[in-house]
Amino acid sequence: MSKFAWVTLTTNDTYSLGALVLAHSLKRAGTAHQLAVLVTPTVSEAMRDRLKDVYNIVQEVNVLDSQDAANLALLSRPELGVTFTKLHCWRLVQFEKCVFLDADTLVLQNCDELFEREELSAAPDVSWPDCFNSGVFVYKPSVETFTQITEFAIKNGSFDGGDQGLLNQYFADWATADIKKHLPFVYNVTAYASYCYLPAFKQFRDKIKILHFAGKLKPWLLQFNSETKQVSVSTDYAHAKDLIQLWWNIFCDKVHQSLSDNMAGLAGALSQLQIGQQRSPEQEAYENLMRRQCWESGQIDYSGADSFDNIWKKISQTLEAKPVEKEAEQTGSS
Ligand SMILES: [Mn+2]
Repeated sequence: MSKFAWVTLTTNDTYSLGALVLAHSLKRAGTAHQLAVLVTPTVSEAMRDRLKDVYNIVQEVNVLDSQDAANLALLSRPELGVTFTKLHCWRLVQFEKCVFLDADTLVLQNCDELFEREELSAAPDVSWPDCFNSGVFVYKPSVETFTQITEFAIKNGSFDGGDQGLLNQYFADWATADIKKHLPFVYNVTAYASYCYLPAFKQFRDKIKILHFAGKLKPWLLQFNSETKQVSVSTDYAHAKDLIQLWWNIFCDKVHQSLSDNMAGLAGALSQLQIGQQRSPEQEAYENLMRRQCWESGQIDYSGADSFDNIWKKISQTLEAKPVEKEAEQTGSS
């Protein structure tokens, strides 16, 4: 077994769609290394079972229950919650070296050479290139490092409120100390057009190794035609349409059949999708509702009282009661 692992993090069932597609993209690229995913308690059991199909390790991280410095820190700095969750990747000490990948990344080509790099290697952030982007980074698991970063965070906070600000403060000499720790940009290309140097994107398109859907608009929130299996993208993503389509192709081939209606959020909604057929009005209304919820609530999936059956029943009743008013198909935000 490889001593190296790719590591990601998911905090709900909808975001886990990204983690599932990411895992399949790594396998498709023929990685020789292991796959690990950190999950928070808000990821359903049904989803964890499906993550176990593709990840060697599915590790629950529950910062609020932990008896360590991270927990103490959260008492005084609750805003660091999600940031601290990501730091748990340093505790996977069964591995010698790891590459962290956000669940909103997609691996296009084999990147196993990244494990030859040292901690902390990362690519520049497009908005401030003297900072690295924390969506892709090479690191060495160590409980000591975990504790040190945690203590550093308690003292200094994070200048952007998230893990990227914190890690850039902690690994503060990244910009100047060692060029080998600067990953080429092709290992973390931001897909969003506003942050994209379009002629370069065109020129180096075939060299891109990892695409990162940074920002609010994730591939799973885009409108997807179940009959033609084509995704619709707004002008902000037009240059990367074929790559977003690849995300959906992997979803259709490898992920869709593993989803079930006891999953929350968009994962539960998409489990009912019939690929190759047109959506029923109920299905369309259900998916739109879940997308809108994801959009409005960020990381929260509603389940429980808002379970699949209840919402489905309500939608069916509503559609029966009055003629279908088609919702405006605003890409992504609907
Ligand atoms: Mn990201």
